[in-house]
Amino acid sequence: MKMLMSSGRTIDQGKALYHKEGESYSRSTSLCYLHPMDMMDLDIEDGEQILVSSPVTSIVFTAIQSSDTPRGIIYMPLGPYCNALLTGNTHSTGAPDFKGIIVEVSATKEKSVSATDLMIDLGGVPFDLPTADRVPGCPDGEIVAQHAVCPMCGCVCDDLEIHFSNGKVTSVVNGCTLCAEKFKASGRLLSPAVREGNEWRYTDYDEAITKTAMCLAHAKRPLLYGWSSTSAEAMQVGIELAEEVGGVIDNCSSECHGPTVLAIQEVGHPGCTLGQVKNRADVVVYWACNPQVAHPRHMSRYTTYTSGYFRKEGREDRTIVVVDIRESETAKLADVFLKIKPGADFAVFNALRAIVSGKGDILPDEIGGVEKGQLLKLGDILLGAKFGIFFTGVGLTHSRGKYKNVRAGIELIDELNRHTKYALSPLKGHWNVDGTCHIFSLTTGYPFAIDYSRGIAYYNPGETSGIDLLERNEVDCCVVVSTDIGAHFPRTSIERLAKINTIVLDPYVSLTTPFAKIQLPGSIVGIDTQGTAYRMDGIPIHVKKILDSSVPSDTEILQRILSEVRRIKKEQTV
Ligand SMILES: Nc1nc2c(c(=O)[nH]1)N[C@H]1C(S)=C(S)[C@@H](COP(=O)(O)OP(=O)(O)OC[C@H]3O[C@@H](n4cnc5c(=O)[nH]c(N)nc54)[C@H](O)[C@@H]3O)O[C@H]1N2
Ligand SMILES: Nc1nc2c(c(=O)[nH]1)N[C@H]1C(S)=C(S)[C@@H](COP(=O)(O)OP(=O)(O)OC[C@H]3O[C@@H](n4cnc5c(=O)[nH]c(N)nc54)[C@H](O)[C@@H]3O)O[C@H]1N2
Ligand code: SF4
Ligand SMILES: [Mo]
Repeated sequence: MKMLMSSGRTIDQGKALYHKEGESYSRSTSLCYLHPMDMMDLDIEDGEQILVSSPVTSIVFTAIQSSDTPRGIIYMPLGPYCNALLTGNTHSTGAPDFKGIIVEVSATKEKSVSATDLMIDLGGVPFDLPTADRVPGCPDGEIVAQHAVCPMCGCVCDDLEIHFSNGKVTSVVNGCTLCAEKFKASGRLLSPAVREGNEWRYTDYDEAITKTAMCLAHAKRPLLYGWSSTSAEAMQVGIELAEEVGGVIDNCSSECHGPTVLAIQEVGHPGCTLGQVKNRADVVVYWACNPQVAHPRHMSRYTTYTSGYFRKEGREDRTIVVVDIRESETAKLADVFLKIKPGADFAVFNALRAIVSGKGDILPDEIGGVEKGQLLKLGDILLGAKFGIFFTGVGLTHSRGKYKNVRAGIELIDELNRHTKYALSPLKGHWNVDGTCHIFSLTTGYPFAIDYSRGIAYYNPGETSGIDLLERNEVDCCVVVSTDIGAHFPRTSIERLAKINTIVLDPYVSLTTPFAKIQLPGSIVGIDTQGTAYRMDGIPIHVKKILDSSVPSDTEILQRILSEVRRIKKEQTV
C-alpha cells in the first residue's frame, strides 16, 4: 500500500537520546503510527511488524494504532530507522524531505534490527569499550545544585535544582522528562578513543588531538559540522579552525530551522522575546510544531498555563490555536485545531492572508483540507488579538515548500500587523542552535553553511551545507561536534562516513561513533563546564557548571587542535 511517510518527535524518542546504543532507543525509534483503518487494509494488528520501502531501502517497523494519525499517513519518530528510507536531496535548501516522502507499506514477519546494527550495515564498527557509570567530578555523598540551567531544548530553562547521590543524578526538580534524562544519563567515555580497523582503544588527549590535527591539516575538503549542543565559546574556536584549514563549517540549523533563516533573509522577521509573550499574548498559534513533546515546559512557562502582567487570568485570557497534519499532543490542548493536509501550509497561510486583508470572497470552499468557514472563523480570532504570536516548527521547514512556507507565514504576520500587533518566533530545537546562528553570523557574516576553501567566507545553502556536501561525496574529513549525524542524517549522506576520516567530539557514544576513527569526549556544558547559550528567542544565557571535573571543555580541546594544526602547517612551510 502506498502511504505518505512523515516524521517528528515523541517523548520516548527524546528520553532515549542519551542512550542510543540501548534497547529503549531502538524500540522507541523503530515504531510507526497508523490509522486503524489503514491497519485493517494492511491486515495487521497493533504491535505487529510492517515493512516500509522507499527507493533507498526497506526497513522493518512496529506498527502502533493511532486514530490521531490521518488515513494515508505513516508517522514515525525521527531516528536511524526513518532516515534509512531517505535520500539527502535538499532541493538546494540544505534541509532534506524529513517530512513527506511516498513509501510502500506491507505486512511482514521479519524483526527489526538494532539502531547500532543499522550503522554496522553501513560499515560502522560498534564501540565496545567500558564507559563511566558516574558523573565525572561528582563527589561521594549527597549534593544539591541550585539554579542550574537545562542544556536540552531551546527553552533553556534556568530554574532547575539537581540532586546528586554518590556520583549519580537522582532527581531534577522543575525539569521536564527530557531534561531529567540528559542529567541522569550515564555512559560517558572514560577518555579519548581511537579506532584502528575494527579495534577501539582508549588513549590520552595528546594522541587524539595530534591525530585529529594531522587529519585536518592534510584534508582537501574538511567539513566541521554540528555545534548546536555546545557553547558559543566553542563555536568561536571552531570557526577559527575551519578558516585555518580552508574547510566548510556548518551547524545543525541547516537540517533544522535553516529554511526559517532563509525566509527571514528574504522578508525580515517581526520577533519578540518569550517574556513579551508571557506578559502580553492573548492569541498563541503553534504552527507545525508540537511543544508538549519537543519543548515540554514551553506552554507552562510562557504561553498557555501561565499568567502575565496583562494576562492575569492565565489560560482564561489566552486562545490557543494549533495547525498540524495530525492531532498531536499539543493539538489536544488547543481551543482551535486546524488539521491541514501535509505540505498545504503555503496555501493555508495565503488563504488566511487573503481573509485578513478582506479578500476572503475569492477563496474556494476548501483550502489544504480545511473548510473555508473554519478559516474565516480563525481569521476573526487572529484579528481580534491585542497581541498575537505565531510559534513555527520544523513541520514547515522539513516539508516541501520549506523556506517558502515560512515566508508565507511571515507575510501573513505582516498583514496582521496592519490591524493589530503580531510576532513570529521559530520554536528552535536544541538549547544552543539559536547560538549557532548568532555566533556564525557575528563572526563570519553568515548564519550556517560557510565554506572557507576560497580563503574568504562563502555561503550557499544547498551547495555548502553538510548534507549536500556528504551526499556529493566531496568530504574527505568530517569533524562532528555535539551532534549525531549517524542517527539523524538521511542514509545516503552517512554512507560515506565509514570511508573517510570521521572524528567525533562528543562526551557520549552516539550513532556517529561507529564511523569515527577518533572520538574526543569533552566536559558537558551545564554539568561540568560553563558556557554561553542563546535561548530560542535570542536571549543569551550563561549556562553555569554545577560540578568541577578534570575533563577539558570542547573549547579547550578545539583550541589545542587549532594550535596543533598551526604547528603542522608551519612545519610544512619551512
Ligand atoms: N522529544 C524530543 N524533543 C525534542 C527533540 C527530540 O529529538 N525529541 N529535538 C529538538 C529539536 S532538534 C527540534 S528542531 C525541535 C522540533 O520541534 P517541533 O518543531 O515541534 O518538531 P516535530 O515533532 O518534528 O514536528 C512538529 C509537528 O509538525 C507536524 N507536521 C509534519 N508535517 C507537517 C506539515 O506539512 N504541515 C504542518 N502544519 N505540520 C506538519 C508534525 O505532525 C508534528 O506534530 O524539538 C526539540 N525537542
Ligand atoms: N526523519 C527526521 N530526521 C531528522 C529530523 C526530523 O524531524 N525527522 N529532525 C532534524 C533536526 S531538526 C535535527 S536538529 C537533528 C537532530 O540533531 P542532533 O544534533 O543529531 O541531536 P542529538 O541526538 O540530540 O545530538 C546531540 C549530541 O550532542 C552531544 N552533546 C550533548 N551535550 C554536549 C556537550 O556539552 N558537548 C558536546 N561536544 N556534545 C554534547 C550528545 O551526546 C549528542 O550526541 O535531526 C534531524 N533529523
Ligand atoms: S522545556 Fe526544554 S529547557 Fe526546559 S527543562 Fe524541558 S528540555 Fe529543559
Ligand atoms: Mo532541530
